[in-house]
Amino acid sequence: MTDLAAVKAALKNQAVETPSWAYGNSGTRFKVFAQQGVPRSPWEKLDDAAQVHAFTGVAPTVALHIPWDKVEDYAALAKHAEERGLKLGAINSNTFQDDDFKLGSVCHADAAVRRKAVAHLLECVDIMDATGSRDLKLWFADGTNYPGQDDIVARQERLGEALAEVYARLGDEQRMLLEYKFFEPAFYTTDVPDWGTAYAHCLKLGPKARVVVDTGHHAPGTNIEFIVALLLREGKLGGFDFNSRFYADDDLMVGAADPFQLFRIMYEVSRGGGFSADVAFMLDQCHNLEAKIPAIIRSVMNVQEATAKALLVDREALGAAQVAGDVLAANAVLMDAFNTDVRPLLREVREEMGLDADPIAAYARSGWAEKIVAERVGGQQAGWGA
Ligand code: PSV
Ligand code: MN
Ligand code: MN
Repeated sequence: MTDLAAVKAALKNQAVETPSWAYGNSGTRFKVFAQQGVPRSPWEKLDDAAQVHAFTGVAPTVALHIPWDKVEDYAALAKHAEERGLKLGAINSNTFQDDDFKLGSVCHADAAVRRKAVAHLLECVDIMDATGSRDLKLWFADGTNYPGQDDIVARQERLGEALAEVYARLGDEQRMLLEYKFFEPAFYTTDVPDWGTAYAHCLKLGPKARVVVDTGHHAPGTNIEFIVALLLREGKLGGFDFNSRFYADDDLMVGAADPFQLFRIMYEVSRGGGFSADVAFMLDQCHNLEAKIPAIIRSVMNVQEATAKALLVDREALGAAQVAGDVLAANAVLMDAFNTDVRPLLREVREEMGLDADPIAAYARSGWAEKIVAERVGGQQAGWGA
């Protein structure tokens, strides 16, 4: 039997971090379709993020991306967030949009380029000091396109050295989250292609270094929940970048392509004690076609639905079936939870939190969408097309 009050309490306590770049214009490498009313600055991105939090109640932090969200005064930006009921979340570094990084950043063969990359990462930690952010999120575009282009092992050594220098700069309460991605933009070798490589580096660095699982960064058919279960067991799961993929790094709304996979991931999180402050639940998405704020609200709701289903798994019945070797019964317990319509439960949870039961409809009625179209002209690109 599941304890419904405990499930509701967990759902009320959930926190999903939204990314600043999801609020800005974005596109593919073919075209950025600009939308009306998008934010013109990091300040306005926070204004939009506050709407997502106001209507869902579970999106209290916003990830920044440097330099896309570069401002003069980060403490003032943090204050702007606080005045809107938000806090600034992970600081994402960018070592991929500078000509100097053509052949890599922290893995580059030239020490001067590596220095420039490390200087940027250290600057990100300075920003964390000002914003009060806990996590530095690192994704490296480093890799090679052709066999022989560079020495695979030497690149790992350079990577390890750079990470160690940045790790040593972290404060007591700060962490480093290392993201992996199996390909793109490099196609022959990627310097952090998989969880194993990220894990090996994090293990060497120490307890403040953890792996972040971006759900879109795996080959088709990869069992992501196994990776999650393993990293949790080893105390090395730092967080998620949630999104959906059909083919590559699509960055579509989480839970849109494969809600069953998201449920399986969330079940392992729940089973492994991952609904704790140690694991950051972040979105890493872009909304190229659809309206951004409602898409982000929808994404948060998708995470909530998968979480609710995961929490509803009858763990006792599941354990009994597993011990008895009853394959069908065990599978049925899991499927029962997945097939439960949790939307009425979530509506109830929202009402108990003093929110509208239907966040998307409430947002549509709020007039915010019309207000930003009227007031904002010349919105920002997220950074990808910049
Ligand atoms: C590039 O693949 C990427 O999507 C990574 O997942 C990062 O988290 C994100 O961009 C922001 O830099
Ligand atoms: Mn990511
Ligand atoms: Mn990505």
